[in-house]
Amino acid sequence: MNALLSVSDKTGIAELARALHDLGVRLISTGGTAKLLAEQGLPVTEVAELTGFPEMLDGRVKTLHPKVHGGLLGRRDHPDHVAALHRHAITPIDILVVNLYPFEQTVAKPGCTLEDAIENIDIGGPAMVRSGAKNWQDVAVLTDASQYAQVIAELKASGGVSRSTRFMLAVAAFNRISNYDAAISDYLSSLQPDGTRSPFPAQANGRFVKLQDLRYGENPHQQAAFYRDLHPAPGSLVAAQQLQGKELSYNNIADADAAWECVKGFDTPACVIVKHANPCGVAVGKDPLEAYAKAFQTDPTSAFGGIIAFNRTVDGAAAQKVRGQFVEVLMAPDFTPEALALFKERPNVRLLRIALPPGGTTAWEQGRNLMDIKRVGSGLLMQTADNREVTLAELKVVTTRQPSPQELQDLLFAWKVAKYVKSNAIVFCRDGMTIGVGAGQMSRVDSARIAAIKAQNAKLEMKGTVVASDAFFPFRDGLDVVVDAGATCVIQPGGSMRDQEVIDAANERGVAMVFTGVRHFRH
Ligand code: 93A
Repeated sequence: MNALLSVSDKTGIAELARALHDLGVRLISTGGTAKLLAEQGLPVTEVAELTGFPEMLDGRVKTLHPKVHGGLLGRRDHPDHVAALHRHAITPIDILVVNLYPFEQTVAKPGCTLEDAIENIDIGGPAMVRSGAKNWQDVAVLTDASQYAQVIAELKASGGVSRSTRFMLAVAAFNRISNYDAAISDYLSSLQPDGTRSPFPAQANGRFVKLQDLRYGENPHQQAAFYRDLHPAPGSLVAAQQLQGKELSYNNIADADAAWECVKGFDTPACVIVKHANPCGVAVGKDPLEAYAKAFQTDPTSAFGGIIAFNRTVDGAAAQKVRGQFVEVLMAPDFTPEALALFKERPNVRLLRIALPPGGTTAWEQGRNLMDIKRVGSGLLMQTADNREVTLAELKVVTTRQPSPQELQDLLFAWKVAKYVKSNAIVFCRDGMTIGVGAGQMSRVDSARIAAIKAQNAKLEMKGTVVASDAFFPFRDGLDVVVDAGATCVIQPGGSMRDQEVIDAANERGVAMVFTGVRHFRH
């Protein structure tokens, strides 16, 4: 048997080559790889020796030769092919080990020039991978170090690589080439005339890897599966580890994402309870127990069967309390052994362990470059994620009455929550907890009424609450509803034609109001 090895990422290649050599496989290799193998004391034939051509043009032409491609593409069960290989003295290649010039890593580096990028477009590697994978019946194509162990094990056990493994390797090989080409296409089509890169390339080649098939979609008659980005951002839901409980459903995953995105935005211990993609209770507290107890109080009826997310390790005390309610999914950066033991007795609860993004929320918000994608008909809408945070210094007080320091804190808390509530969003808060949440209405005044009704249902005191509105009040009617309900402080973007009417109403009713200048529609 003959193996051709040509890799940029040399991880595990010496061990693989040694194992192949010990099994009696002849090693053929390109410049850098051949050098490494020779240094390991392994006998290796240079490709240049095989082709009778030196590597040339700065390595741009190394393996692009009929001696290589004939050896990969020739069918061993086809008499004409066998005769042709023989006539031209072409050695059949049975095992191909290739990984490509690091194009993706190169263009991810800040300051990468077009020239750097172009030099890292691998031509000969993908050509060999395609040749070998097309001829998968006869050739095993390894494109990733994670595949080495299995192939060696099979060779040792049976002297060959099984048909099913060769097919699986060929599929992985074509996936790799497809992702590689997509990365090149994305990079080149994102370049603008001035040399900068647009986040929106001329062609969007979004690449996703399937994580799991789901039992069904949003409804039982819909089929569904869960995918992750090819290069996921750290701290995102796709990295969650399920510790116990039934399989996650489509709606579980969607709601867990909403809860996680919201809770990880808080620096202090926080708890978010989500139902149908909206937070129905959010609170901060001295510890997870207090945060949960407050969040649950907002809307105990809706919290039934909810998705609960924490941004701190769940301890025994918090677990004991959460166990008292029907919960679908519970997610946190970690759980103490005591908490885990308590949930063992509730085997249906899906527990997810999920790491917070490294560097804290602020670094994360600034550093991430996530795209928000929405499917429309046969197209899609893409936008950068809504990761705009408003600081205290940006708030503009527009009323005669000034908010107190405590009110300012609650205003910022309410504003953080409103960002995660579907529009039109109205969120009443006090003392770091939601008091009433109005979500997803077509009119702002109805959202305000619903938020007030919810607070009354939960028998929560509305007097002295602050309220956030995700977009401006178009008329004074919405403001009147929240003030009638008991709010004394309002946070909203401002920017309406009738801002003055709304400011006058606030002054007339003696409440304080601040403008953020930022809107948080969420649909
Ligand atoms: O410049 S290339 O596109 N031209 C080629 O003919 C060729 N053949 C293999 N790059 C080529 N390769 C790539 O070289 C392989 O895909 C691999 O990434 C790399 C290994 O080179 P070396 O063994 O010299 O380190």
